[in-house]
Amino acid sequence: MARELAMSELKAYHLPGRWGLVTVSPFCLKLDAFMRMTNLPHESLTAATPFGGPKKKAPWITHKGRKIGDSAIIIDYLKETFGVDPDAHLDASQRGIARAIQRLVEENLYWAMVYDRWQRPSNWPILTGSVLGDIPLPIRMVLAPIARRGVAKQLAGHGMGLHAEHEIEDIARGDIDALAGILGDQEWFLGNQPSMADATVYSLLANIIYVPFASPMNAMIEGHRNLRAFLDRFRARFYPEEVSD
Ligand SMILES: N[C@@H](CCC(=O)N[C@@H](CS)C(=O)NCC(=O)O)C(=O)O
Repeated sequence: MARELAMSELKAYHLPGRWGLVTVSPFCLKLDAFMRMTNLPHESLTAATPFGGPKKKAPWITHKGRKIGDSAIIIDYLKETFGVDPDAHLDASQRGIARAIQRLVEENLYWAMVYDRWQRPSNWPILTGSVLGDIPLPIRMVLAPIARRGVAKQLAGHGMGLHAEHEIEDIARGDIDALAGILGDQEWFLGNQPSMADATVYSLLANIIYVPFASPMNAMIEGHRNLRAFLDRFRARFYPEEVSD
């Protein structure tokens, strides 16, 4: 009873959803997938901007008067607090691979996606209508160019934004090939049950494959039948309502 009560106080804030995806932010989608994998009762709320988060990034949660930001820190907190863990079955070697996958996806490949969404001119109207699409129009018109300049700075600070377009494509291809290689002919990335490594890969690649943004990564992913099938498999398992939509 106390456990149920504690859980009902849990609120997760994520950026808006579009095109059948519950959110167009990979980090928010990963947290949502964690909630689904663990069946944690919570209230899921949409935020038009990440500014309400303690780190000015999405997602964030509130629980018992605490506000916590960063998907990985949130997930660690929820595992600890509620005694749930989608990775409980992994051994030390698999945990190491999971961490390496997370770093590849979130600290590198993510930035190629950010480049595609924010820097490619043809994607700008799609971005302002989706990622920024819940911000009231007059404010959005002022905020969008400021956000774009901010993201350009982040891309340069990371280093991805310093590369030529063809170099970014090569980097992305190397990462996607690596993911397909790790997956091989397995059903899930780390054996015969889903884990957070699957949620992490899904959350980014779903935000490339199931959305209308133009990206050279679409063809790269489509070129790996195992990876493409994995995305549909994860979606059918954890997001069946999207499949039947
Ligand atoms: N390490 C963070 C990254 C979160 C993140 O970068 N979120 C993006 C949305 S996908 C964001 O809020 N960006 C806003 C900004 O950087 O100004 C996490 O795992 O939650």
